Amino acid sequence: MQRIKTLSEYFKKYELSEKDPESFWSEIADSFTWKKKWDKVLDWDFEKANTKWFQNAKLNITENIFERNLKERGSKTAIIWEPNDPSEPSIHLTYQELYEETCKFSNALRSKGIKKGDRVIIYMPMVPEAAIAMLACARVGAVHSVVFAGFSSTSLADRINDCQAKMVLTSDGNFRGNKTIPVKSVVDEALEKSSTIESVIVLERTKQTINMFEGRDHWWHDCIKEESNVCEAEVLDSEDMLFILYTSGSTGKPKGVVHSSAGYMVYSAYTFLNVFQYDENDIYWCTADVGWITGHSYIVYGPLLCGATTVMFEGIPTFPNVSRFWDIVDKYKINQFYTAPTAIRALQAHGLDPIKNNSLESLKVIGSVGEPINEEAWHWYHDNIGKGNCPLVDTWWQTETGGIMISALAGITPNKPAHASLPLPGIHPVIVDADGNELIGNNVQGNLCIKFPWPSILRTTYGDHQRCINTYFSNYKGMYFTGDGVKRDHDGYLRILGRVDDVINVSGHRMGTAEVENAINEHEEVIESAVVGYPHNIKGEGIYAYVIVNSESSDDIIKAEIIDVVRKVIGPIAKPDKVQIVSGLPKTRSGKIMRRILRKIASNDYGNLGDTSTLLNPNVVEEIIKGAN
Ligand code: 7RM
Repeated sequence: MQRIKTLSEYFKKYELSEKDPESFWSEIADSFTWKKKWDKVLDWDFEKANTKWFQNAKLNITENIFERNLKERGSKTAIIWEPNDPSEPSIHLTYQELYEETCKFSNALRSKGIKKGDRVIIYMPMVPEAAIAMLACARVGAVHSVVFAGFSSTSLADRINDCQAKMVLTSDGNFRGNKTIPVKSVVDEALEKSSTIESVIVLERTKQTINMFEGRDHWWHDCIKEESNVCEAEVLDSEDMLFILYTSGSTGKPKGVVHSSAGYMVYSAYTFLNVFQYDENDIYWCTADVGWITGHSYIVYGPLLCGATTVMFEGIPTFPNVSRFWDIVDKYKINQFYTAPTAIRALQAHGLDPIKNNSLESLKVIGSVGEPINEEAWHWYHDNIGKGNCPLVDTWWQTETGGIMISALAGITPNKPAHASLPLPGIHPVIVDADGNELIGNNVQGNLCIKFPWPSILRTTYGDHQRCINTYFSNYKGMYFTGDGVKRDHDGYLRILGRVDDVINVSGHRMGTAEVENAINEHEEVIESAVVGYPHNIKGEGIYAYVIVNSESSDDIIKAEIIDVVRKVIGPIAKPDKVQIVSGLPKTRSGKIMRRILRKIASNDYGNLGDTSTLLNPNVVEEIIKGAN
C-alpha cells in the first residue's frame, strides 16, 4: 500500500476520491490478498442504509495479516505485551508465533463446534490471547463481539442475548492496578440470564479460585494442547460480518454495530498507515482497550494488517505510579503513541515531576482519540510529551465509522490545536443546520453528517435494521448523521464540538443518558430520574443525576445506593459523579423533561436558563438550583 507523503499529494488523492471514488478505493484494495476479486466496487443507498463494498470478492482478513506478511515479516515482532505488574516479564510474539497461536486457537474453536457466522463473545483482559481470540474467530468466519471486561453481568447478558452468542471466551480474573478483578464469576452470573451459550473457554491469568461447570467450561490451555498450528482459513464474502461491537446511543439499550470483512480491512489498514505514518521498523502503541473500537482498529486489525509492531498494555496509567505510560514509552522506544484526552488531563494534573526521568525521545507522532481535546491539554501533550517536535494527530471517528475519518496526517497536515482538521481522502463531511440545509464555506457551525459512503461504514445494527435507518440515516435525507456538532473555521479546518444528542462522553466512553436513567430506576425507591452531562476537568464530561425518590432513608444513604445500582446494572464506568435528590423535574406541558435546563444547572450556568414560563412546574427550577451540587 502506498502511503501519502506530502500535503499536495493529500490534496490530489482527496480530489480523486471525490471525482472517482471507485478507482481511488480499488487501487488501495489492490494491495491486499483476495481469493477472488470484486465485480463491483460500490453499491449504496443511504435511505435504506444499504452499503456494499467490493461486491462478490472473497477473502479472509487473517490471511491478509499472516500469509500476506509472513514471508517478509515472519520473524518481526507483531505484538509486544506489557503486563499490569512491571516486574512480570513482557511477551514478544513474532508474526510467525502469532500466526501459529491463532491457528491453534482457530482449530480449538472448530473442535468446539464453532462455524462460520456463529457469534462468539470475548470478555477478556488486555492480554495477547484477547487478540488471538479475535483473530481466531475471524479465521474460522465466526463473528466476534468483544465486551469490555469492566461491564456488569447484566450488560454482558444483554449483549449475549441480543446477538444469540454460542460461546464466551474469558479469563479467571483480571489484574488492574493493585486490584484483582473477578471475571469468570461475572460470566457465570450473566449465563444465568441467557440460554444460548454452549461453551465457555477460560484463560488462566490470575490463578484465583473459580467455578468450572462440567461440560460447559473448558480451560484455554487444555483446548489448544492437542491442536495443530496450521488451520485453513474460512473463505468469506466481502460483505460477511466480521464483528459486532455494542455501543451506546441516545435511546434504549446499546446497539450492536455490525462491520463487514472487506471494507473494514481496507479502511482500518489504510487509515493506520496514513494517519500515523508508520515506518517499517517503528514501534507503535495505542493505550485503548480491545473492548472499544479503538482497540479493534488501532491495536489489532490496522497495525497487524500493515505488518506493524503493536504494543498491548494490560494495566492502568497510574500503577505502580503515574510515570507508567512514560516508562513504557522509554522501555520499548515507542515511535507512535495514541491515547485519550482524559488520560492526558489526568496525568497533566500531576505536573511535570512524573516525566522528569523519562527521555521520550523515541516519539515521532502522538495521537488523541475519543473526545474533544481542550486547548490546554493539547498544548501540555504537545509540549511536554511530544517535546514540541512531534505532530499531534487529533483523530475524530466513531464505533460506527470503523476507522479514523477526520484527522491530520502526521507531519503532513499542519497542526492546529484542538482541531481534528481535515477529512481523510474518501471522506466527505458536510455541516448541516437544524433544517438539514448544507452550510457551505468557512466560519460555519452545525451538525456533522457524511454524504458519501466509505468502506468501513457500519452495515446494520444487529438484528434490527430499521433501528440503523432511524438512528443514522433519517435525521438528514441521504446522509449519515454522526450525532456530533462541528465548526469549520476561517481556514477550513474542522473542530468537533461534542455530541448534540443525549449521549454523554465520560473519559472517552460513550454513555446514553437513557441507559443510566434506566439503571437508576431499577432502585425500588426511585420514582423518576433525569441524567445529563456536565463539564468535568479530567473526564471531559461527568454524569449528573437528578432523582425523585420515595424513601425513608437519609439522602446520603439513598445517593450511595443509587450509585451502587448503576455500578451493578451497567458497570463502574457509568457511576454518576453527582446525585441530587429533587421533588420534581422541569417538564413541558406535554410531559417532556427539559434537559436543557437541567444541563445548565449541572454546569453551574444559572444566568441564562431561557424561557421557563411554559413549564408545567416552573417552581421546581428554583428548588433544583438551591439544592444543586
Ligand atoms: C473512536 C471513538 C464516538 C464519539 C464521537 C465523538 C467523540 C471521538 C473524537 C471525538 C472530538 C475527537 N468511538 N470523539 N473522537 N470528539 N474529537 N478526536 O471514540 O464510538 O466510542 O465514540 O466520541 O463525540 O461521536 S466511540
